Amino acid sequence: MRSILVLNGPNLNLLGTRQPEIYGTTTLADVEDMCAAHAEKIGVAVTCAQSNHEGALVDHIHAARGVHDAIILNAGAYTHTSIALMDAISSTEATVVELHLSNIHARETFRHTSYISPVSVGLICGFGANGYILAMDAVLHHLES
Ligand code: CA2
Repeated sequence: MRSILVLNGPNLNLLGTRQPEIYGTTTLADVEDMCAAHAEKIGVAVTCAQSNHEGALVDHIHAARGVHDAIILNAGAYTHTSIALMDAISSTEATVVELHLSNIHARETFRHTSYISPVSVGLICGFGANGYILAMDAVLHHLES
């Protein structure tokens, strides 16, 4: 059975509690429940993790080695700053999909730069919490093809 790690970065633990006009009203616990339900439906294993700390996210990516086939990564603001995350992704065997709830390209210019995109198989953004489901389907299709 394929295994997917859904990894969320800084401030995403606040999901559903503030700025609903940008990030929606779905909480991180709701997102994780949605991923678990969808994983059962499509026949994959899913593990969810979140950290506000850059190094901890790097550790999660390293620990995926030999455990997870794919990582769905919403690196939050580290997307726009983190060479450390880019290097960790470059060194992993797992297939990485970059994910954002909001359409980062329709927002401030500083959000248009991503250190994650060049080392990811693809990017899903702008579809809110449903993006996690789209990413699971997309990465499974990618792994199987
Ligand atoms: O759209 C996304 O998913 C982002 O990765 C979210 C990040 C932002 O820095 C990226 O540019 C785009 C911010 C996450 C903050 O999440 C919050 C959620 C609810 C309330 C407050 C913050």
